Order: sequence, then C-alpha cells, then structure tokens
Amino acid sequence: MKFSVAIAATAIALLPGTDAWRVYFYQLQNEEGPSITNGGPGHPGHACFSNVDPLNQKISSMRYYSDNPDLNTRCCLTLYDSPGCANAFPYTFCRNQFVNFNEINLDNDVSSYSTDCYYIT
Ligand SMILES: [Ca+2]
Repeated sequence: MKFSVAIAATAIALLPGTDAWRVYFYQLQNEEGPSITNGGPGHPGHACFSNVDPLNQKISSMRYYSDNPDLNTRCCLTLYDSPGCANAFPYTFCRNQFVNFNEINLDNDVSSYSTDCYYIT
C-alpha cells in the first residue's frame, strides 16, 4: 500500500505544467506537428533561452503555464524575432494560455524567448 502511494506521488511530481512554468512550442497550429518544451521552477529573475531549435522560424502555436504554486511565483514569457533574445516582439504572456501565432502575426517568426519570474503578492 505504501509503495503504490509513493508511485502515485512520483507520477504527479513528474507531470509537466502542474508545479512550475512550462512552455510548449508546436510547428503547426492547434498544438500539432513536431514540438519542443521547456520549463523551470520559476525562481525570481530573468532568463534568456537563446534558441528554439529545431523549430527556429517554424513555430505556429504555443501552450504556456505561468505559475508555480509551491514557490508562489509567476513567470512572464517574452518572444523574440531573433536568436539570443534580440528584437523582442510586443507581447508578454503572464497567464496559462494557448495561442495560435497567426492570430498575432507571429506565424513562423519566433527565434528565442525569455522568462521573468516574480513572487505573486
Ligand atoms: Ca524571426
């Protein structure tokens, strides 16, 4: 009995998106096609993720999870036109959401992204 409880707890801990910021980028609209994902604990501060290889200039949709309830932090995601977090697009994503990039004129254009995490007050 104790063993099965431990397995269940481990499975929940490994589920992405349940306890930290996480982003999924998809080559096609509506979360279809090849994808990449990344995430982190959401410690306060800024971080640049300098490329989206192998989907550079190919991303068409995004699923984003912003919060880490355990740390009480939230992360805002910024997208960039160029690698190395250069040439920011004028959009910041600070909540759980899904976006088809053609709806905001970013289809096949994103090349890097950054996070800015802070404590939710
Ligand atoms: Ca671009």
